[in-house]
Amino acid sequence: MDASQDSMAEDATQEPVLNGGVGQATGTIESIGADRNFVTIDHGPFDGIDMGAMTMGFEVMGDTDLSGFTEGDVVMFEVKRGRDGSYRIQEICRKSSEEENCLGAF
Ligand SMILES: [Cu+2]
Repeated sequence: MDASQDSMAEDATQEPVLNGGVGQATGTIESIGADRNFVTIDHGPFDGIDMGAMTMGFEVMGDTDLSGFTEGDVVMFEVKRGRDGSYRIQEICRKSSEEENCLGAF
């Protein structure tokens, strides 16, 4: 193993990262991991990043609290792309109506 290869691996991602890798979407919580650091969301298309509608799991960032959420909640959430290429939730809130933007301005 060559040490210089390890340091190059950190910024090996060549694809362009839209909007600093930050995006917002609306979705419905399908399940929450037992240790509450993982949530599966059936989400619509994102604003800010190139991701369409799908059901997928997200890890959450350290200070994101899932304790107030449960299956079936309709939520808005903001993700940020990490250096490993995966998107983690940095903000999430429950929508009280279809129209409400509970995250605020984007
Ligand atoms: Cu997705």
